Amino acid sequence: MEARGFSFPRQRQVLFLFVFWGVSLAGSGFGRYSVMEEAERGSFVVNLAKDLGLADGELAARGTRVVSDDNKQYLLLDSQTGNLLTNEKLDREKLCGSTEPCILYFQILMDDPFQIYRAELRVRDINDHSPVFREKEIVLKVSENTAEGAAFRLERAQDPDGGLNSIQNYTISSNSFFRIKISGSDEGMIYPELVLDKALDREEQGELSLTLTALDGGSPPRSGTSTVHIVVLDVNDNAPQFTQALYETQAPENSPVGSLIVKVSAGDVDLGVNAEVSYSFFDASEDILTAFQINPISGEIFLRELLDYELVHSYKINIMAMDSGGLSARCTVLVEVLDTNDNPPELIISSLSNSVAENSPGMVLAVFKIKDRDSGENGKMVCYVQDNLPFYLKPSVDNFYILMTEGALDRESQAEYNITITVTDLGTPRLKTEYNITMLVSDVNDNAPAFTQTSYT
Ligand SMILES: *[C@@H]1O[C@H](CO)[C@@H](O)[C@H](O)[C@H]1NC(C)=O
Ligand SMILES: *[C@@H]1O[C@H](CO)[C@@H](O)[C@H](O)[C@H]1NC(C)=O
Ligand SMILES: *[C@@H]1O[C@H](CO)[C@@H](O)[C@H](O)[C@H]1NC(C)=O
Ligand SMILES: [Ca+2]
Ligand SMILES: [Ca+2]
Repeated sequence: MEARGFSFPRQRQVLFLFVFWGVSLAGSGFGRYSVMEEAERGSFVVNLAKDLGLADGELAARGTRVVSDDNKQYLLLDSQTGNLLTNEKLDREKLCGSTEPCILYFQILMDDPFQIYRAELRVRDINDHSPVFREKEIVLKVSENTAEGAAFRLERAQDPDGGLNSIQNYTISSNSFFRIKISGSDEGMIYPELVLDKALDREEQGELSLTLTALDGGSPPRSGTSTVHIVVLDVNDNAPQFTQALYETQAPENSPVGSLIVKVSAGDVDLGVNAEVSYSFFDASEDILTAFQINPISGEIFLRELLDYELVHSYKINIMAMDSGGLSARCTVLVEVLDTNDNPPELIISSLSNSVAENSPGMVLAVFKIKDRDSGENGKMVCYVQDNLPFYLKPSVDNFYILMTEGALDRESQAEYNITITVTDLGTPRLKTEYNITMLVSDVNDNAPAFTQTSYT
């Protein structure tokens, strides 16, 4: 370093000399001027002659001129009056950006004898900018199970003014969920954070829009706003819910395989996959699994096999609905099987004789029982024999009947009877069963031999 310094020419020594002068003058309070930014061209800064203690005309006589550090002519010297004026409108933000205070350095040069003074012009800030957010709308996605106290950093607004004229505060429109918290950054900037004060519930309120305002410290303060659009993200915090806890339905036992029995339905107030519900049987017996099937997506329950009222009168089916997150609900389906007249009456013979002796009224010829597996009208029966025959049916207990002769038979007039016992139920359509008995009339010696002729000649 040292060796290099020595290798540089005299120029630098001269510069040091200037600086020395400048500092000595500055120490005496000379050479510190200021002007408001955006002041019109020709605005008065200072009367240099007076400040330097020179007589009228001396400035002009000594060819006094003002040279700016960066060779830009911000200032103009009126040699006649000694007034130092602005040569253009100065924009603090353009000249200094975020550097505050904004100071432009310049020199005052004079000849005869040559003199140089160092001076500075401070461009004072005015609050000519409002805070501006880069985005007019900020979208913030917050999960509904976010804990209270969680903070969300928001992008800050920009205000090119300096000092107090720059951003000093942020506010948020009044709401019951969020408050604003102002934090400072390493660079002395402040930035807004939204802090969750009250837990969100997407099912109650899925989104909210707040107005974020940035305020600067000018008087009056300027402000800028942006909309914070908060989208509450769904969490699977709701189980599915059946529209009914109990579904009751009826199915005739002759319903074809594949018939729709009932459709169950469960809603889920969550969103997306959290609301995708699938249905299944729950705690189902083998009976249920063979008789029914369920569409896991639609909740429709179909018949898989013919129902038989005579075997099972009703089914109690438990259904579970589960969302993709594993939350579930259950309901019950009661299927009442309706009887149809699908069974003809049956006739069960207990005893039967195929022949009957003539001349024996009130003889028991057959004992039988009738039954019908259907119920209601479908199972009620009537039982009869032809009414043009000398036989009748005598009802007994428990659907037993006795076939009896009505009067004395006479083999000689009819030796054989075809008896048809008919049993019909009262269902729709009527079903009947017939039972045929061929009854032979057996001979009894009831006739004395008779001559074909009473006298023979
Ligand atoms: C910011 O604004 C709020 C609301 O008007 C106010 O309560 C708070 O004191 C302000 N903060 C500062 C640092 O000015
Ligand atoms: C009884 O039925 C048989 C055969 O069906 C028939 O041959 C006979 O003639 C019938 N008897 C009477 C009395 O109708
Ligand atoms: C019983 O007899 C009647 C009359 O002869 C006949 O129509 C019917 O088919 C017979 N039934 C049976 C089951 O044999
Ligand atoms: Ca401002
Ligand atoms: Ca400004």
